[in-house]
Amino acid sequence: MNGAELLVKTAVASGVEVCFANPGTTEIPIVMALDSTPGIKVYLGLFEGVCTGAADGYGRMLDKPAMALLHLGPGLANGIANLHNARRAGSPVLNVVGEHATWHRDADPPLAMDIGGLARTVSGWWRTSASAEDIARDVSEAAAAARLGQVATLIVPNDYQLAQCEDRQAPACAVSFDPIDPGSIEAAASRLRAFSKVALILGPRALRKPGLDAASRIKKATGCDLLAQNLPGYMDRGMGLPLVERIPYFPEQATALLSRYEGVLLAGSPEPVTFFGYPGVKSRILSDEQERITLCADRQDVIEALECLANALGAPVHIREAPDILAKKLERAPLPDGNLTVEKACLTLAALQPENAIVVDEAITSGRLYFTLTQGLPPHTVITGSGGSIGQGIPCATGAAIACPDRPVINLQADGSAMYTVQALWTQAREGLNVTTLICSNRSYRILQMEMSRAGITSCGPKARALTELIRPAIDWVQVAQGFGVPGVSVRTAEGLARELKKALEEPGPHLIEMLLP
Ligand SMILES: Cc1ncc(C[n+]2csc(CCOP(=O)(O)OP(=O)(O)O)c2C)c(N)n1
Ligand SMILES: [Mg+2]
Repeated sequence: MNGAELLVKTAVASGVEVCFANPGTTEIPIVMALDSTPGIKVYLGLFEGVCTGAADGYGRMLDKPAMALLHLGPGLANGIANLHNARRAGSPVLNVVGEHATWHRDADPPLAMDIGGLARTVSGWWRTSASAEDIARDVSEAAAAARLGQVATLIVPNDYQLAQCEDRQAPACAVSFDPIDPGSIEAAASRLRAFSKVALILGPRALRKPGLDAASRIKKATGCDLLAQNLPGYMDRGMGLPLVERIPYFPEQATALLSRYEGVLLAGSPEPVTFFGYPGVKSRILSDEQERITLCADRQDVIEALECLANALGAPVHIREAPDILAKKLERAPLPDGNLTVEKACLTLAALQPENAIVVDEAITSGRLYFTLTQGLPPHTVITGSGGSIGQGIPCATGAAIACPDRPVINLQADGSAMYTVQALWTQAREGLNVTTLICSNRSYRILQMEMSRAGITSCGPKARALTELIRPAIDWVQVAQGFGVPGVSVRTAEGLARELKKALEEPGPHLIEMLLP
């Protein structure tokens, strides 16, 4: 056995089932080991941001790590933006990066760079293996670290991948969150009781069904409101789950919402801050007088903490019918007609979205209405941006479809953001994934145009226009899709969208629908 085989064997023993890879020469032993050591399915991503975004999407859905396999520092650098999103979403990712042979490093070959320096910026855990034998322990610890909801990066020199070593059994590495301290739960409970108006802000790991169930109980006991960050990352929602309001993007609206509360309870979520530093606007949305209560630390299990808090508050154990807390069944809105607008696009999706859908929302300015229109639909999952780094949608949808092959995936996708990692469509075609990509084709970086007008800029020069418009030429989405092996169609009306969306959801395999928007 060599180090690479030990790596794969230990990953399998640690519960890793899939690998999103874009390998190079330094990872060839691992590529060979994926064949000789069974247990891991492999998916080629044609850019590292596709691999890391897919690993993120997979991790968000299953709350267990996929492996991303990347080539040296440059490969990791290409994958970093989506690892940043994974970090912000609390996604588990086992990130394996090949390194030059240790004896070759001194020669400073062209591809050499500081891999550790890059890894540190996005990883909660990172290590460079120090021998072939150590790889067993390293992989096992990395996978356990990832399961705590973080990126774990293991850098593996090529000579250790090749070196013969004993067939070691890594000591099973139990996933262990730090214990919850009953004193801090009691303290949170007594503060909550003292307030008449309080918001419970749920982080991405708390927005899974068990976390939401516990949050509903807390709401029942205290009357608190349930909020999520503007980019919540992951959310189970729909009929029978509690209503959770997203904190608005723009600071004035966010401040108007949050100023209603005497205090906030942060459950696996950071304190809300504005996206950018706008002159004259405070970074922190809460005032100094509003109390911030932190429910648990990073290394504690937020769902367990919420359950403990619900118990401490004496909340009822089950909440079945509570119209003030749980989303009521929504009668589906009728299908709109006429020329498409962002509103009609969202209405059409809300009218046709199947039960159990996974909706990957990177619609930026086009998706605002979607969220409010769909809260009482049959249960579904929404994956959103998390770290604000665009180019996450198509890869995340790819990973989510691989994680949950029986669930329809709908990717509501802004056009500018789509172009960063558009080649993920090829992976969808190759794997026959059930993903419907709805391109919000407004042929612009509309959000930047909106930010400019917010900043009081009333007229744009030709350079500012050139840098925010996606025209001359317009992107031909039908041909782009077809070039990657995905059937593509363009629609201009709401009727056309409804027809094509129904068709795409019925037929197996990926589809792309360009929605021509004003
Ligand atoms: C990696 C990265 N590069 C650039 C940006 C800055 N940025 C934010 S939104 C955006 C363009 C959004 O355009 P589009 O995706 O078409 O959405 P729209 O605003 O048109 O709805 C850009 C360039 C970013 N957030 N992340
Ligand atoms: Mg756009």
